[in-house]
Amino acid sequence: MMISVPAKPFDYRLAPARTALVVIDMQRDFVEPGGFGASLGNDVSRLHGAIAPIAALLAAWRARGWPVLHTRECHRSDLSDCPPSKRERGEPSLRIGDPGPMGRLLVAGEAGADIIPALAPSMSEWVIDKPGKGMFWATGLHERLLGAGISHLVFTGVTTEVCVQTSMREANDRGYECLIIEDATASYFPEFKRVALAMLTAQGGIVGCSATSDALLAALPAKG
Ligand code: C5J
Repeated sequence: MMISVPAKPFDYRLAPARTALVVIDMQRDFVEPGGFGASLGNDVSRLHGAIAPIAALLAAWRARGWPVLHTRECHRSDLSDCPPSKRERGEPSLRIGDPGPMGRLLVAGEAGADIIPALAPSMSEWVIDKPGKGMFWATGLHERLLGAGISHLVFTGVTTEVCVQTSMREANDRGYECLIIEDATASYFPEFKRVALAMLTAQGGIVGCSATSDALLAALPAKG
């Protein structure tokens, strides 16, 4: 049985139990003051609108026992997986690995690298630490998804035009059917979010489809 979700540019056909909900980088370092996102001069409050829609989707996936995966952008404490091309980019107030109010920025195990409490993963959910922007780079995720029989991915999280877009493009190249949830993703730059969604879905859904969380939730079958 497939479920049809009203989406752009065409309805998305969702495969129950083979569709993972993907929550990209909803970490304190991006969402809270004092983290990596703020160190780049960004207004972190611009990301907060995505939290409630992601929480609603998490509740729906959990109620049905469907797979959920969370990603965290973070590095080893010796930064051996953080190339200079990433660490030395721009003029931030603090760089990756520097100590901040929530520990060392974007370093695994530090408080800032944690997912925000409102969206904390449950014990059974996958948590993928990724050193890059895309969730497939240096993570072994593709093999795990194949092993679990997952063929469809529903994308949420931050930021739309950086880690969400990169992950969705990587997924499309690997053959996954992708849907991005418009109100469950956010950017520090609203215009970049709008354009990223347009680029992903242009040309007949060249990377995938987009839908609202309300449309997706309304299309789901009753809890089993
Ligand atoms: C960024 C991300 N923006 N999660 N990371 O550096 O989008």
